[in-house]
Amino acid sequence: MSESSCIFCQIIDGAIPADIYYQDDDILAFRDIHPVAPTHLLIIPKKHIATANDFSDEDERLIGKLMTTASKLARELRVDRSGYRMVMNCNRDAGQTVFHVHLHLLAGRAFSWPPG
Ligand code: DGP
Repeated sequence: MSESSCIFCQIIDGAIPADIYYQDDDILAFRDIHPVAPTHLLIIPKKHIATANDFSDEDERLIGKLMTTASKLARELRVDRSGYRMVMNCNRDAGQTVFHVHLHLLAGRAFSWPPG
């Protein structure tokens, strides 16, 4: 299931260190190496899925769990009331740079809209 050339699969496997905040059988959440907000977690499925284009029906529960996990972590980090942003970039125009699906959980400052 894991792809040897994928940096996030290597983090899942423990081959590359990361500041891990939460994990269970399906999901890993760790701090972004280049945070753009005081709270910046990446929430990823342990299953390698390259982009949102690759979601299949069998991934419905797993992808839903990314969102519910982000929501739980936001509560735990006490940013739920002030607010937070969940972002998933897909391919070039969205600026995706790591091709293993990840949900950014961003909080701790005000964000502008529309995004740049
Ligand atoms: P995106 O642009 O949505 O593909 O964001 C990828 C994010 O992944 C980016 O904010 C930086 C982060 N990142 C890339 N390599 C590593 C790494 O080795 N460790 C950690 N913790 N984050 C990484």
